[in-house]
Amino acid sequence: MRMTRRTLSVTAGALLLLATAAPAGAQAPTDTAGERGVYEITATGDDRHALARSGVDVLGSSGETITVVANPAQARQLEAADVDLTHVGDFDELLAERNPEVSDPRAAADEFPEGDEAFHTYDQLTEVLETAAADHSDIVELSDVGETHEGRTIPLVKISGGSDADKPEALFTCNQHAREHLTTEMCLHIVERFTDGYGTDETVTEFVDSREIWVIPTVNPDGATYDISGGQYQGWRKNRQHQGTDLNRNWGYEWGCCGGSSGSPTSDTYRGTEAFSAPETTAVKNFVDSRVVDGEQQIKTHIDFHTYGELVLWPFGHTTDETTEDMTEEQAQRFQQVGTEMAETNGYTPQQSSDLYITDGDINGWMWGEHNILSFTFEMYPGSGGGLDGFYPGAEHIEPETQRNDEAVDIALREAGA
Ligand code: 0X9
Ligand code: ZN
Repeated sequence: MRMTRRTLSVTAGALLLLATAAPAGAQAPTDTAGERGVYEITATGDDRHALARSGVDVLGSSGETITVVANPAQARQLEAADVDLTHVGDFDELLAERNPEVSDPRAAADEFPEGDEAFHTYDQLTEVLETAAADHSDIVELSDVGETHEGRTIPLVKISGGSDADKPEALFTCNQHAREHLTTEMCLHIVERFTDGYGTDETVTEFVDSREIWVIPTVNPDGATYDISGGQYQGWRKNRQHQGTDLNRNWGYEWGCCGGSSGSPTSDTYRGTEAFSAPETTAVKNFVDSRVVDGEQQIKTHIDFHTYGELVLWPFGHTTDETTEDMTEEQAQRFQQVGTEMAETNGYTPQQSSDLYITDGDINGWMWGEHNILSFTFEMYPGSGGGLDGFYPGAEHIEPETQRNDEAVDIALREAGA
C-alpha cells in the first residue's frame, strides 16, 4: 500500500485557534475530492466543536480518537493550529482498496459493487415499494414528497389500517447522507415489517391500526446513486446540487448559527446558500408542514437514520445547553428518558447530539424547534473504528442491524400516542 503514516507531534488544545483561523466559507477552493486525506485526531470536548467548525467531515469517533476527512487546505490549517493528527491514508486510495476490481465500470453503472447487491439501488427500491403498495393496498399508500435536484421523486410510504380517524403519526426518514446506504435498508425494513406482519404479528397489527406510519426511505437518492456510480463506492455524503449541499446542515432552524456547518461549497458539511436551498430538504419540510391539521401537527415522533457510531442522539445540536427557550427542562428530560429507553433496546449509546459535536441546520433541531416533534437521530452500525469502511459494512449486516432497531421503532410509535 502506497501510503505514508506520519504523526505531527504537537499539542491538541490549539484546535480552538483553528476555529478563528478557518471561519466558515474562508477555505481555499482548491480542495478537490481527489486530494482528500483521512486522518485520526485526538480531541475531546471543545476541540470536537472546533473540528466541526473547520468544515472537515467527521467519519466517526472512538474514545478520544476522531476520524475525519480533510482536504489539503483543512489539513494545513489543522497543522498550523498545532493539531495532533495522524494521516491514515489518501481518501481515494482507501476507497480503491474498499472497491473490488470492476472490469467494465460502465457495465456496472448504478449498481452496488460485487458482494453488496443485496443493498437496493434507487430503481430497485422504487420497485419494492410499488410491490408492497400493490400487495397491501388496504394499508399502504405510496406517493412522494417532491423531486430532487436531478429530478428523481422522493418516495413517501404511508402505512395505516382500520379507520383513519385522528390517529397519532410517526415519521421515519433515511439516507440524508448519500453513502449511508444501510439506513435505506432500515427504512425498507420498517416498511416490510409493518406490511408483511399486518394481521399476523400482534404488535405490528396494533400499531398499524392505531397509528399513521410515514416512511421516507431515501431523502437523497441523487447522492446515493452517485455514490455507487460505476459500480464503485465514491464516499459521497452530500446531495448533487452544484458541488453538493450537506442536507443535514440545510434545515431552517438556527441554520448556520453556531459553527456547526461550513459556508464553503467544497466542504463536506456545506450548509447551502440559505436554509432549505436544497430541493430535498424543502420537499420533506413541505410534507411535514402539511401534516399540521387544524393548527395541530399530527406527526408526534420521528427518527432520522444515519451511519455510523451506534448512537441515539437528541436535540439540540447547535448548543451544548440542555435547555433553551425552545427546550424546557421537562422536554429535555423526555428526550433523555425516551432516548435512553430506546438505547437500552439496541445497545447504542444515548446522548444529546451536541455532546458528539456541534451541528447547526440539522433535521432534529428543525423538527423539534419548528414542530415540537420528538425527533431523534440514530447512528447505526458499526460502533466505531470503521474509517471509510464504516459506511460500507457489507450486505450480511443488513438483516441483523435493521432488526436490531425494531423495539426502538416501536417505542417511537408508542410515544407518538403518549
Ligand atoms: O453529522 C451529521 O449530520 C450526523 N452524523 S453523520 O456521521 N451520519 O454525518 C450527526 C448529526 C447529529 N448531530 C450532532 N452530532 N450534533
Ligand atoms: Zn449521516
